[in-house]
Amino acid sequence: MLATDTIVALSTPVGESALAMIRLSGSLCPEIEKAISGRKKALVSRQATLCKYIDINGLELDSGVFIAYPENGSFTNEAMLEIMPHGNPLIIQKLLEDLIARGCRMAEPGEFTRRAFLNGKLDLSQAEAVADIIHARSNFSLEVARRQLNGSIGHKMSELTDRLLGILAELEAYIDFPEEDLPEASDAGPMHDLNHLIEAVDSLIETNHYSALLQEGIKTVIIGAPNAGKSSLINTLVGSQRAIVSDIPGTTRDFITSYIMLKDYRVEIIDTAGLHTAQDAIEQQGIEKTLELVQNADFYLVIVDHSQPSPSLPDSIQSVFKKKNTLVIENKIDLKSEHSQKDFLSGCSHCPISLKTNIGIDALKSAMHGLIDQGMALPKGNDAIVLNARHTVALKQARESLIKALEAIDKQELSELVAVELRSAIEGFSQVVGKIDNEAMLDKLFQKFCIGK
Ligand SMILES: Nc1nc2c(ncn2[C@@H]2O[C@H](COP(=O)(O)OP(=O)(O)OP(=O)(O)O)[C@@H](O)[C@H]2O)c(=O)[nH]1
Ligand SMILES: [Mg+2]
Repeated sequence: MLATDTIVALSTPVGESALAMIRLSGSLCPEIEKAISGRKKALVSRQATLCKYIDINGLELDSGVFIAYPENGSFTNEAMLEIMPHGNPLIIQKLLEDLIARGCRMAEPGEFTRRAFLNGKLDLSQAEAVADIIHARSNFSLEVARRQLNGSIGHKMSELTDRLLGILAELEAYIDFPEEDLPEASDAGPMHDLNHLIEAVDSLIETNHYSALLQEGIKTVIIGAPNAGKSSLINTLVGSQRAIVSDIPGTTRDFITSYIMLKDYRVEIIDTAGLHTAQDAIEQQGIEKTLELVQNADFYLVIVDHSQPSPSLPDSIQSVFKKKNTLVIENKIDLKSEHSQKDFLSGCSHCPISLKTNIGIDALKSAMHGLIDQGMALPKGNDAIVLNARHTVALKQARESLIKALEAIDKQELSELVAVELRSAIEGFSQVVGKIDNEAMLDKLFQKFCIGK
């Protein structure tokens, strides 16, 4: 793959649409623009101009708006051309074939963004944010991706690097000028600063926990005894008959997953097999899977039948239900009851509802939203930074070096040794924003992108 090739791709989805967008990047753009529009003069840069599209044999294929971007003034920093033809797959096919005949090659997924990164227009965390913006499924993930595209992670890394450079400068003064009349080397200063820096790195690493929440949604498991109304609940929340509801206990045996939006959050809801001592081997397998699933979830809706005695939950899962991640749903309040559910998971909020008569559903949704909003403590505003797995690996390496530096200072080892560790931590910070020499790693990263981005 040559970075000097002129690349072309359809940037809009394949299929019929009012308009489509074909994007080109590379040195052939100015010459192609003149040839396909039949214009003698170059288009005014960054200005929409209605042009004809004339193919290599002189036939008019379509007409549409063209926008040309100059070298050093485009997304990729190369000369670019955007063509907006009619959104007919047949026209698109012909235009792409013509552009290839004129010397372009089809772009790889993410290749435009890769060029923007290689040409210094974006740091790597910003390039990753481009893909995140396209894939974001909730307002929160969109906000995090937007901030990242604006350089939030890059700014954070520069701030950490500056702080570390300050500590390094102080230490290096003693290495470079041991004989000079420098003030007494005090370990309290650098150690204190280093400890603070490690705390800052730790809280950034912790944000990685939200990465899966952003991508897949908040994993919410519906738990309860057979017939409590778990499948009725998923159907009501999703707003369609997603799962089979019947009065036969043990109806649901496998997981049923659906997604809902709860204001800003994307929530993955999983209906499960009712928890009890099953006679049937298949049902028992379903129950075991439920127990496994419970261990890896973010949020729990524990549903009880208000008209029945409180169920007993298996010991293995009791400890996961906490005030901040669990709502107890007392279902079937349309039925008379001689039992109280007050003492069942008494530390968690209870929501009385009837899925049959649709009572209490709005209150349940807002209680759920409230808990997710507080309990999950998603970073907000200026702190809305969420690191992905790649950033986290780099920061963890940086953290290890900081700890080693701290130990070296503590043991009063040579300042040179401390400085080596601090430099390696700076290396870790810079890897987050893209000092990556490894081509294979870049290939893997940009493969996740759409073609044409
Ligand atoms: N009266 C009343 N019946 C309800 C209510 N919610 C659900 N049901 C009934 O309770 C029965 C069981 O409902 P499901 O939603 O299938 O229960 P489940 O927990 O998924 O059951 P399993 O999959 O067998 O574990 C069905 O007959 C529902 O119509 C309610 O609020 N009031
Ligand atoms: Mg069910």
